[in-house]
Amino acid sequence: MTRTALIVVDVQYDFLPHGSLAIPDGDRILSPINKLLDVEEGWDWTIVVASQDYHPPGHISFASTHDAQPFTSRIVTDVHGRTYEQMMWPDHCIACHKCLEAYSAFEGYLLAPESTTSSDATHDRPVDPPVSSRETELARYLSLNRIQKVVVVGLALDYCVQSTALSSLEAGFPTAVFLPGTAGTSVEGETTAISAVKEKGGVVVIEKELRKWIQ
Ligand code: VGL
Ligand code: ZN
Repeated sequence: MTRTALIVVDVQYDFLPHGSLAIPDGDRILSPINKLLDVEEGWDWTIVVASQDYHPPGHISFASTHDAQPFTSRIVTDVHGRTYEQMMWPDHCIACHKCLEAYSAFEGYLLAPESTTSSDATHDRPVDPPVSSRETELARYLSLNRIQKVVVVGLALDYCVQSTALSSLEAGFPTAVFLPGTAGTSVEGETTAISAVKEKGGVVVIEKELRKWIQ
């Protein structure tokens, strides 16, 4: 049997209808994801990982921090002193470093099920030097579990899901994005994300194709 990991990316209230950064129709992914998690539907994942996006108030990615309009972009300087173009988001998922933005679940740190302490992408961690996806905690965890294939679902397809799928490919895992289990901020965003994943060797599949792909 192929050892597979299902990564559920950022299925959080703020990205669902009525949330502060709601993905249009974001809730259409919930039932397909719930099915993926149901053994009676015939799915049998070696491991399931769920990622959570969270930021402190005043985060570098928030429009409110820069007196900017949400959904415009600004040139900002991150904690490494690097300058880049950052989308100005409405305040969302407020919980942690003001000056580091990360989209990929491979850039975060693991909170093991048995652990009672919380950890995040930057908290108490050296921020330099930047690590490649292959060296991050999630990549190590997947390798440790001898994972052979990775399936990604969640929100938003054109940000965290795309980013997670690309990190997974970069880390060397054959990677599929399950289309019914993801939604993007716009139709154009979805189209671009699908192309980006395919271009790097990932597959974008519906249910029948997924069942075959994970065999
Ligand atoms: C996300 C924008 C900002 C995501 C997170 O989970 O896709 N998008 N923060
Ligand atoms: Zn965010």
